[in-house]
Amino acid sequence: MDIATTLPGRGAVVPRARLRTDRPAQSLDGRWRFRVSPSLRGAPDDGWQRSAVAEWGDIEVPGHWNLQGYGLPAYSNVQMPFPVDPPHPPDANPIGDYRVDFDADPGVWDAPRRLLRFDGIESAAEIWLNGVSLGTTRGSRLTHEFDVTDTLVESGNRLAVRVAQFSDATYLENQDMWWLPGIFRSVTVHGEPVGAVRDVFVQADFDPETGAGTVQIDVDATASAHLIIPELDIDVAASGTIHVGSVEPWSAEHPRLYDAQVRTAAESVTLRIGFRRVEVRDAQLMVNGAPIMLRGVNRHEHRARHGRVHDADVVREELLLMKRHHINAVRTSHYPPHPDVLDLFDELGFWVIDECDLETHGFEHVQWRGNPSADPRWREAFVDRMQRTVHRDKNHPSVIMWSLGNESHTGANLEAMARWAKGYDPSRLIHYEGDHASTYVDIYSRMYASHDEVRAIAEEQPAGEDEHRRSLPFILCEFAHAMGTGPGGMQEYWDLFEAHPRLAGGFVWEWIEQGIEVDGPDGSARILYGGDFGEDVHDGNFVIDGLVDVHRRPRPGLLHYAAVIAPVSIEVDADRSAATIGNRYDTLGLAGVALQWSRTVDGEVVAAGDLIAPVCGPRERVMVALPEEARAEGRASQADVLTVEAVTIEDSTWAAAGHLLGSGQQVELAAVDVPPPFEAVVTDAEVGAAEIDPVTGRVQALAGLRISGPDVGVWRAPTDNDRDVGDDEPDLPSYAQRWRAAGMDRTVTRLLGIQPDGGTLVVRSRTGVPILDCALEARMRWTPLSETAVRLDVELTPSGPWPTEWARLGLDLELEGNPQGVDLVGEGPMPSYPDLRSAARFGWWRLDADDLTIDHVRPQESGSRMGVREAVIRARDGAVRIRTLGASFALTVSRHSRRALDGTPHNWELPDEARTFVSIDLAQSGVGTATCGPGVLPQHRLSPRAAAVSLVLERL
Ligand code: IPT
Repeated sequence: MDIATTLPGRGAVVPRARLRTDRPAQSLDGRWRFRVSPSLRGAPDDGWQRSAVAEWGDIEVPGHWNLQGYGLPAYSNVQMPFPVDPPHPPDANPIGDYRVDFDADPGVWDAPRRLLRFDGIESAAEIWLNGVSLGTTRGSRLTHEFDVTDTLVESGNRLAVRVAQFSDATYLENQDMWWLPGIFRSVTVHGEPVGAVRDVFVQADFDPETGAGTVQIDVDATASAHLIIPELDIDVAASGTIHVGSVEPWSAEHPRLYDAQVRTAAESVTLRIGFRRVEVRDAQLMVNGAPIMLRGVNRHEHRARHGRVHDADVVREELLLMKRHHINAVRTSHYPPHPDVLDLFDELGFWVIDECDLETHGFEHVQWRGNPSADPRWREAFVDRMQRTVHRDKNHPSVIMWSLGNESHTGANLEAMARWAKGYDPSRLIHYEGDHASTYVDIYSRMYASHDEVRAIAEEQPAGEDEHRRSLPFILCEFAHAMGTGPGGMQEYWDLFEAHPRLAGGFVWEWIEQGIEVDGPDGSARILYGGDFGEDVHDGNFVIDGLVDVHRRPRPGLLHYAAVIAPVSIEVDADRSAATIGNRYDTLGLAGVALQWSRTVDGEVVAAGDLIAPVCGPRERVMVALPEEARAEGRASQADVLTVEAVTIEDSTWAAAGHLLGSGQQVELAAVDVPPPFEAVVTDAEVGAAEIDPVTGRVQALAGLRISGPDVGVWRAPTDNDRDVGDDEPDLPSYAQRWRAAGMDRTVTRLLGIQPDGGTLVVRSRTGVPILDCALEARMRWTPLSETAVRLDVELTPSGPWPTEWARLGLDLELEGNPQGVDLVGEGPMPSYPDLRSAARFGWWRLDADDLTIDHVRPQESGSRMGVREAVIRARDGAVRIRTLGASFALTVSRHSRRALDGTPHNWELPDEARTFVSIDLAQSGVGTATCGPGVLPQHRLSPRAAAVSLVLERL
């Protein structure tokens, strides 16, 4: 077995489309025999392909062997896990030997030609049937079929597969993901009849001018074949161009499919045809004559315990979840997914960039020396990968672009892939991000470009030397790196996309967190990331960067993204006389949308109704008058809120009727009633209900409930984004480092004075940072309000030159025991930060203990709620109500201290501190997306500033 070539696999039949057919097929999935050797040289050459394997272990096929107890997984991103020494893998290279015995099913056996199909083996394999070598595979996520007509026997077949974890192919498959070797997709034998339909290529065009459909069909059959589309009364010879008359076009918004068959006397292939035309016109991405906006995500295939092994139910649910969050596009980063996923994309409606299994990113660390993309010895391997990708998926209307791969720099081999794909399939666009000059692609694509750069690109004129690139539509194939608390800045990107016709949207990096779940010693599940398996080379938690967690539960980033890309925008006029409704669909009207309004006063819905849904074409806006009862009357004591929502009228494949498509609000905050003063004892140890420590000036109890603080804070437990250097300031250390260097995580407070003052107590303090002379002076005035409540007026004034921006400016309090929950009047229910806020709505929200913060795999700051007027914090020993008499605040209630969050690598290692940590922030920094892309945008940074707040603290 040669695993150091630069060539494609050998021995397979020519690649063809994945077809649904009635030819006999036999699955070989199931329990196989297995053993693993530590190196190819050391792997036994003992005639294992034929001899008994009694002492071997068992393994599930499809599956990865290092998730089944044979070795351990490893994670690295750009860096190669072994020396860059192409085309050689290292000597230490797990080799998996697979064996299965089977009898041929009668249908397969009776067929005159028989094929053995592998849908995915990572990374290189040699295959033997009954001792005869059939050939080798390259392209882990690509299909290989072998002709076994002469090697298959009726009973007692012995299939043997030797798989190398690493090979020459590894240099072409250095995607940012776990190294997960093995036969991880299905194995099938099928029988090909005389008169078979070997291959079909359907290009179904829609003419937006006339509404006519055309099928261009190319069939490789050993008998004459017919194309049958019952709904269109088509039953014709399956060849050439077939005019089918008027059709409904396919789009992601209305995925209209026509069932069709390609039939010979012996075989019937079932297709689902979608008519659509993809074009670039005036630097715009057009489908069916109209521009489209890609509201996308990058999707890796991943399951917590099974890696990249497909599960049909899980994937359907996953795509439905995307639909429910208004995602309309998927980039199959960075390889073709399981073939059945394409059927779902067609059926449910997604614009798809189908990406070839190619990434030579490891060469970046050697300044791209020896990059296979530019080395002619690898040409055939590159083109073979492209051919396998295109052939397999060519009949899927959802695929509107072929992507050559990811992060492989540039070179003639990529150009050759593009040339072949374009020649074979002119109906789709070629995408490749690494071709920055766009010489061999049809769309200008970048990743993580800043907002400013995207704006500049939007305004480029198609002229000059790079006129071709400048005449192409633009997408961000990756943006908004969804790692940890974040990603910030999505709304600002989307505002640009909508303002400039050249911009056709983008794909958030990435859909799912790729953690690996294992059982801890106590039997509870733990999510692990890079380095947790003892890897020498790894990239830590960079693999935990998704809009959904590894069990596909939405992170706040997904909820905000859904609002950013919502199909209906709603803006309510300040006087509530009307709302402006924006239809953000590309092709649909609002006929399927109902508009509802409701007016809530102090948490009670006082009036509600439906609005006449306006006639409003795609990408249009209309004004809708609001009824008299929607107006505010000025009798609220907290707030009077008008909410207008757009919801679906009917059930759809992806959501029940009533699903939210967009919302807008007008919030009228009530004038706060300032409580009258209350006669009570005021000393330096007591302010009515509040017990004060005269030594520190901090509160100790409120009406008997132990509560301590407030402490002034400007630091947060760094988020993943805070820990990274943003592209916008590459020469500065990360915020986390800057904050630490400035001592912001270790502030020291000195009491300046504690003085009763006319029925109140004034406490003045200075909170400084170690080493430096910058500080915050706090002036806190405590006033008794009742037997159970006090008023706290705080003025914060910074002094000295603070060397960096702050994370926040707030007051911290602590209660005993773990938090039980929070009821808040403010923005929710999901957490929000200044640049991650689009989905938050003003309301009366009840948060359970588990909803207060986000259980990030790598602990970090999370769970802030902005725009809070009032909150009841339920702790173990009782509840405290905090309300503002002036400006709103952001509230974070956590069961973990910032110190613990900062210093603990995994969520399952967090100590139980038995405390409730409360932060009342008067200002906060945004979160940005510095883990990849720009950091916090200037308008969302928090430069040192003075602030003041007046609060009422009440024990309930
Ligand atoms: C970019 C990769 O394309 C993607 O696979 C992933 O690694 C992502 O970054 C980070 O999570 S490449 C990066 C160097 C911009």
